[in-house]
Amino acid sequence: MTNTLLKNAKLVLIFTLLSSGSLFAQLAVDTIAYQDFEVTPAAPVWSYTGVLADVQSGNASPISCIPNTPLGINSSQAWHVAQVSGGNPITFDNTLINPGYDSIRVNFKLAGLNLNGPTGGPDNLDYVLVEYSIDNGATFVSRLRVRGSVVSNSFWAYDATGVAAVQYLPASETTFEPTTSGLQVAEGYSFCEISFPGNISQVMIRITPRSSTSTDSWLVDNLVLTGEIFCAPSTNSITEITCDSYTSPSGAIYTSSAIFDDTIPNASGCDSIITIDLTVSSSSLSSITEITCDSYTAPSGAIYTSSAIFDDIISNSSGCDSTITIDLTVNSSSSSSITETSLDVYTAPSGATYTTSGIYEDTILNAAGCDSIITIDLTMNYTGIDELNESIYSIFPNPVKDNITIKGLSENGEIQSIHLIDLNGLEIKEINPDENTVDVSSLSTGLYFMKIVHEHGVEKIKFLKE
Ligand SMILES: [Ca+2]
Ligand SMILES: [Ca+2]
Repeated sequence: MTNTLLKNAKLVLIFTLLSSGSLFAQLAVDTIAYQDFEVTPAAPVWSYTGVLADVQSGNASPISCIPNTPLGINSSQAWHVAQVSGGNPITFDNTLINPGYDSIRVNFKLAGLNLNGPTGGPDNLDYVLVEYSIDNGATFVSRLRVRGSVVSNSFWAYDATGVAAVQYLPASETTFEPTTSGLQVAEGYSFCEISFPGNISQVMIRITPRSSTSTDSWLVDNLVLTGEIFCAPSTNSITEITCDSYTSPSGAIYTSSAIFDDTIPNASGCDSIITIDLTVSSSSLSSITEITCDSYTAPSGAIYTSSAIFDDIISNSSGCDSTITIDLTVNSSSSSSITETSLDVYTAPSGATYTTSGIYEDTILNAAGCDSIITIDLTMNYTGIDELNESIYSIFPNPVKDNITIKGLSENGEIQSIHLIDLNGLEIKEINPDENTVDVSSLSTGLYFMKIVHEHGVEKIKFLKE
């Protein structure tokens, strides 16, 4: 886990500034160099000169009373120093630092303990000295010294709470030394750190652990050189109106209205905090059944000409989808043609009446309830008896056997012609307008018309030949 994280070229995390305690700042952290004392060190490796006294894992010794020491949790090993009265200095190579960092840090984990038994530990003559050089080794500043206990056998806060952290200046030693002693009751390590300004161009580190006896052990591990870029988070606000569900820039999903902060990395890798005023409206569903003729226009404007079940989508009052499931039946209109002959008045299927020949369209409902359009080719015949406008002409006798007399010929203006016609409108003979008596004895029995054409129009008078 640790190695995986450190292999990342750049980490973005919330980091507690150790020097100021309560101040939180967002950092982009680059791992510039790293030494974990494993058989295959994690990259980027911080190489060193000097010879390690030995390496130990927390469980390496069968008589270890401190199982699972964090420095050596199975398969992880640390630099171990015990009974090296002159100290075991190791110098970590001069490392060039690219410009652009706000700060540089060197830190490592340190445990003080007795790998040989449940008692014992570093005393005040035992120490770990940390020196640095920022001039490629020309001069070293002795800056940080962690000692064992002044009252012997310290287990100074090697329980992950002990922190020995200093700035690189002043160029003099700061010593951390516990004033109490006692058995180590909790496993753990302390944390040693020197902070530099971001503008140093190189750094070397020399660490010298010193131990007087085999029961006074130091374990050093996870030395890391990091470059940090302080970030100022950016903030902005947006208003979002959506339907049903909203996925925020960070990927969070909201299904109800809310005002919330969403955080994503900005272009510089720092937090971009977006305050989102979110309104989530709801889509809606409904079903209707429609029966129509020939063509159906759905609420959305789509046109259907055959029966189907389909979803039509329009906007509801919230501006979200209103999905209407429509069970549509489309029936068909029909058309037909008929030829009709009628006398005086024709009543169409719809009830409309016609009195003159022509081609008419009549509309009734078919069995499906749709229009049945009937084209009527209508031929009209007439009896000649206009009951509403009684003729000024008359004939008698009627019925007639031999001679028929036309009355009124001399009293109504000029007579242009008189025709004897049959029921089909065919002329049988033309009558001399000067004669008002016509011999019809030769006609077959039946209905006939006397058609009188005068200067005001045409009159037809029906008579029956016996
Ligand atoms: Ca290690
Ligand atoms: Ca001791």
